[in-house]
Amino acid sequence: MTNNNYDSDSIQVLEGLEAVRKRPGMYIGNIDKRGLHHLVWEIVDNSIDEHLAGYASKIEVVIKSDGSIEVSDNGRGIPVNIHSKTKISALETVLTILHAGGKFGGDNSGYKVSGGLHGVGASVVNALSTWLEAVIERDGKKYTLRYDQGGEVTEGIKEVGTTGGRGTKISFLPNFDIFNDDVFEFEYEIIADRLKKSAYLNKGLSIVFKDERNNIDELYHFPNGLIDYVNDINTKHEKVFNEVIYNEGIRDGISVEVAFQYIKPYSYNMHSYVNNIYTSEGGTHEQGFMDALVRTINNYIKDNLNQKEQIIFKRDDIKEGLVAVVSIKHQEPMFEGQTKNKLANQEVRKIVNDYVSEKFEEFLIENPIISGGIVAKLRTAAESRMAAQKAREKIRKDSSNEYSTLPGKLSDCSSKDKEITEIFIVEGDSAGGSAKMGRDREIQAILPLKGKIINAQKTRIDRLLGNDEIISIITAVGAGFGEEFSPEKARYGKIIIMTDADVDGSHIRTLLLTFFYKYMKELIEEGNIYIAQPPLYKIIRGKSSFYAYTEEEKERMINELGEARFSIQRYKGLGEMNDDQLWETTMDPDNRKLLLVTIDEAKKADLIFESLMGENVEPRKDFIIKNAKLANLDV
Ligand code: 0RA
Repeated sequence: MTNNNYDSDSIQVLEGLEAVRKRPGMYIGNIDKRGLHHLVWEIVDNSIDEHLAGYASKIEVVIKSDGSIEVSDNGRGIPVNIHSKTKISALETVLTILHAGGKFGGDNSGYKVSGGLHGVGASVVNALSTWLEAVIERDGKKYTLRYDQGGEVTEGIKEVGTTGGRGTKISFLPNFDIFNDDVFEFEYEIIADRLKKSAYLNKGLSIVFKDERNNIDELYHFPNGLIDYVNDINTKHEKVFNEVIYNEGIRDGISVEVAFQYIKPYSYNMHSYVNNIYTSEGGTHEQGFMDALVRTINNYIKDNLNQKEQIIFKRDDIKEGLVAVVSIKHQEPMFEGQTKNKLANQEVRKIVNDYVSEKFEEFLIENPIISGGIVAKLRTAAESRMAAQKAREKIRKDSSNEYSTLPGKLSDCSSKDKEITEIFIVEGDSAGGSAKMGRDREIQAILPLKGKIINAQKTRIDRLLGNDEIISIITAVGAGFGEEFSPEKARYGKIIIMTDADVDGSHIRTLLLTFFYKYMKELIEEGNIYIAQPPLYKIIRGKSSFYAYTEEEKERMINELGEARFSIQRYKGLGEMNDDQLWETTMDPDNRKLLLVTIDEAKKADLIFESLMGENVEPRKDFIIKNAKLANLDV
């Protein structure tokens, strides 16, 4: 059974795959490591669809020692017979025709959903692979199909024997030449995290993950789905009540599944998904869920508490200590936002609100002890909000004269034009001093930070406002904070975090990002927050010198210099550079490199503290070192 006639159809196929290779970014978002792993999601999601359709109970993902990856499931197996209309088999269609993934099932293809960039199809994976191989077991027979050179070369489907099993196995070796230079292998952590989340979101599904490079063999299987998800997030936290509140149902064709719990810490931890895809920027499903909690709890108080105990909770009160997972499935999701990760479908807000309100109201009435615990917990949140309000009013009163309230240690810039102005938030007084001397004083303001930055994740707002460094940042930016933050009032166009390239530096950077994420989120959403990139090394040969910003860059420069005599100076901190050097390497808008902070990255910083809260210092430091690169876009 072969099909390699060189007819007009196959020419079209080759042109399609060629287009993918020419502009891979159009199909997989980008060619960095996210793009590489996108290939894996593309294949795994097809197997998950087969699970959702009710046919596959197990998916296995194996990273092979040769760098390829293999994804198999025990579903029906992709059909291999030649389709009368298209003249080629479903299997070849999926692997060679753009946008064919999953769509060939026809009217009875089951409940198919897709989101964002996902679902561009297995053919894109084929196009971007050195080789790709499919093994299908169906109707007692075993078939193979192999493509080389990005789908250009194939001998067609081969029947290779009989079998008692059924399922689909797709293996491929990505063509690493297509990706950025620093992308040359699959990362265990990225794939493990995604597969584990998929297992939580698809209760009962077994996902085996093996990494043959490191002899890792794991099983992700969660019979209680989102309940297990919330329990696992909260294992280390003290709870307000032990039970996880859980509901699932379908309303107006939208499947809604929620699980949540209150913990004693003040943090808010929301994980939302649309069609099994993480929505880091939230959207209407999250809004609807929060609407429901606010409405239901306030109604419960009105109906069940006496006059003396009455209180009206604000949305922020309800968020305190809330850990929630919201997962919806929608036939036609629409996404918006910085990373196209925010659900935009307006109807979803009301549907989720109504569904969760109905179920949560029942729960509160049936569980008076838990309800009492929640109300008591939220009452302390509301009280501290009111204390913070008083503190805020005090700041506002003090600021009737604008200039008197700018922090004393701020060296402001002379321009007021936000198109060009920037503020450097600098770790330490000595670096602050060099920055102040080296800067372009027309457009660059310097705010040195001396004391410890307080952890915004762990500390309640009224105490946060007692911290001098936090107050300095808020007044220097000049746009308020939290609910009353007005990004248009910000006094600078760019806010640049400049810390040492060591553990303490990344710790401080993470703390700052956590603060900005929680209280000035719009600045991140609008792309106003950056991380300065000081060099790690200076390499000096004779009269010339070079700066290296990464270990790899240093190695490359040393190699290029060959046997020549040279010396290397390692910069441990910003303070080791004089003002000229700091300007030249890190601050000069014409030469420097800045990293733009995205919502995804800031949220990660926020979650780092969430997940490490209360743990001892060593693993925390390790974790910060590993995750020190908190931003991902060069500017
Ligand atoms: C549609 C129809 C049929 C199988 C599949 C899709 C299918 C696709 C994938 C992708 C990865 N694993 C898969 N497993 C199955 C067959 C319908 C039938 O047998 O009647």
